[in-house]
Amino acid sequence: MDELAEARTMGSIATAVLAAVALVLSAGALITSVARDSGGPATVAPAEAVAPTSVAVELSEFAIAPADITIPAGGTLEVVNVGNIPHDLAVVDEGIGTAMLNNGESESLSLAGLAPGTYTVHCTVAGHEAGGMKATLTITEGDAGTVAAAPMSDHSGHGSHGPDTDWAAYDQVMHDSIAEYPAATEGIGNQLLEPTILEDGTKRFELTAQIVEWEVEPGNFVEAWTYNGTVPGPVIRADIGDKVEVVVHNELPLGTDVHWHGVKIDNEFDGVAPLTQELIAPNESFTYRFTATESYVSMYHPHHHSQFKIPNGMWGAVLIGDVPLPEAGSVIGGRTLPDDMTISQEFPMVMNDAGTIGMSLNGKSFPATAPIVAKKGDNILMHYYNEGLQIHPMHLHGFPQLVVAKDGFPLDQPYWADTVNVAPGERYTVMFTAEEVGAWVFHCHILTHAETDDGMYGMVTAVIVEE
Ligand SMILES: [Cu+2]
Repeated sequence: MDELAEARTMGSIATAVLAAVALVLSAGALITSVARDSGGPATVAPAEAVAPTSVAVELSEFAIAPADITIPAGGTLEVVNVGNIPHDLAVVDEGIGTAMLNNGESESLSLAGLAPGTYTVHCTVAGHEAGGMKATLTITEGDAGTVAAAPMSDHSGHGSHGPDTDWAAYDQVMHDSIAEYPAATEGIGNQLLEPTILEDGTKRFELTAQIVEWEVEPGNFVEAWTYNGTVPGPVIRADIGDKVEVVVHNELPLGTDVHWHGVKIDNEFDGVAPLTQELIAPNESFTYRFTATESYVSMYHPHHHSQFKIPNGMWGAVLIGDVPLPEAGSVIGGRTLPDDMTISQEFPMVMNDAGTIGMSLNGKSFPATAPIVAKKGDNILMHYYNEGLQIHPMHLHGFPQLVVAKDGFPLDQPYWADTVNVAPGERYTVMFTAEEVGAWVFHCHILTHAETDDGMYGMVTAVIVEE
């Protein structure tokens, strides 16, 4: 019991992280050396110094990229909406434009019929042009058909492919993106938050809501909205029966609150300002209190303007007690559980897909996602959290996941899955045994959340199992 409890403390996460860091070096070297020996294409032919026949255009809140689009007469715009709300792209006064595109949707917009000259393009949704969704379109003389290679589109995941596509470049970018994994970045989330123990035994935790620069992927620093400066925020861990107090300091430029999603709590601490409490004004603090009555796999995040604060990084895990596991050696769905169900590592796996953080696992985008490093036979307990705006079917290669709890509630009938679909707000707790040595990829199976025409990115990592 003590040994199990000990193994399941979040302290073991720190150990796992250290092991992962060590592995970053060896696995990185391994993957790189394999890649370098593979005799892949030597170089990608440089782009010709002429305007391409098609140009990738990204719509987001609230920008059109690039802001200056240059294309020969007869060319095509490959328009993709990488934002969170619908946008379109229209050429002002010309009656040419795309349909309204939802997040992730794309459309090829033919500019045939537009004479060489300078035009303005914009999003027609009211207020979006004023917000910044306006760009200059320059159409140059020239026969679009003479340019050799169609360009790679940017993060659309499904650019237009045709007889002029440079397929070797597609091979090369995927090769290069995977060779970078696992890449080191600054900052690591999910650190165990140490409480102060008050005289009556209450565990007091301190959270500071603050904006920091966060390295989502190598070299890409974004403005992250955080608790204590990390994405995910620190893990609040306590035992069943503990009295818990969380002091929240607000260093944001606007008011905030903290909702304890999945924690049984008095209404006055539910964190929905101004309904259940006054907004915590900038530079002010508020203390939340609850007594942990049962095991929770819960999370904390703002309720006030959660629509941008959470995508931008404000979330963290609350783990109370231990999720009960099925009995060692029992048979579930024809598969026998290990005789030793000791959990060697336990951690949250938080998914996000929007805001400044974007497609990510635990606040990082591939190749900066942390590998899960295990010894053959290890049992690993993972808590999926979806803090994003979309569903994410999380697929683990190599060995099945035993789903043991939904939103922290233990299942009477745990079940096996190789893909676990997690909707926004949901948590699933899964146990898997690292049965086979290897580098087993682990990713969201909405394919454009994992790969684009520029290679692997976003919601991908790997379970690396050693002998
Ligand atoms: Cu996904």
